Amino acid sequence: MVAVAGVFAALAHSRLTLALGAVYASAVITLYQPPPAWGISSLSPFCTKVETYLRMVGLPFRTSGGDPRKNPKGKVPWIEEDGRMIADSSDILDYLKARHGDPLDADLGAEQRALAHLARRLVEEHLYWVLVYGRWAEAEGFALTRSVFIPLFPKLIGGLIIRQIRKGMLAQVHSHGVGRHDRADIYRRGAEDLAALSALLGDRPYFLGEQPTSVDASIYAFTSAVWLHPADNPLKRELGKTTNLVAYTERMHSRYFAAPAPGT
Ligand SMILES: N[C@@H](CCC(=O)N[C@@H](CS)C(=O)NCC(=O)O)C(=O)O
Repeated sequence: MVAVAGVFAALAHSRLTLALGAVYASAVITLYQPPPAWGISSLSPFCTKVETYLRMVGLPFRTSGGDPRKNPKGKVPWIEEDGRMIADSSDILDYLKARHGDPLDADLGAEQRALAHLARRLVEEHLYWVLVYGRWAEAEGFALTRSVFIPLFPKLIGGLIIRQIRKGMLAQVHSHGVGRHDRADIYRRGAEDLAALSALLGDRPYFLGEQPTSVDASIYAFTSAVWLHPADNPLKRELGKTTNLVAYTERMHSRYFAAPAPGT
């Protein structure tokens, strides 16, 4: 079986982003990730999380494709700065905070940090797998995924590679456990996650209050992956019912992704 991660080897693309209007002679951080699709900054929500964070704090960066088998975690995203490689979206954010300061979360109290932790785990360790199911198992979702991946591979073998990747992704969904339920149950579980997020968000503009914090990078990454994705599935319909989560997703999107960043 072709290793699932191997797909990203073919994802050669790059762009230079000078975030929030700052002018820098050169970008020092490189974010390695699969390409954008459907108005979402990357096919991978974990990569969108890192890019959103970089935009939120105004750090300059460039993006590039690359082979994740060459980084220690074997997954996307990873970043490089000054010759140092850091993989895993949460480790990347921890590194960026330690290296460049923590303007978003510095004033948070213990309870807010705990709430942020729970919400992050919810979207990254559970909702993610419902999303993977929609994109790789379902016919409509897979057709869309395929249409983004197919141009990245040589014509003759592209279809075969994508079928192998699909097999690998479905095996991961099954191993996680979500994939062992039937379709209705999988989407019901995803809807429960969205309902919990919606209840916690309430009428606040950002997850923890009036100002955005780093947990918004995670939550936005996953709600936008559902909301901006063109497939019509029960998860997206459920998100559509939670008026506050839709408004939140659009608020984050227009604040940080409204215009293509200079150089992209
Ligand atoms: N815990 C990791 C998860 C990253 C992750 O699952 N990335 C997926 C893409 S969304 C990946 O690289 N999958 C390829 C594979 O599992 O081989 C993080 O936060 O960065």
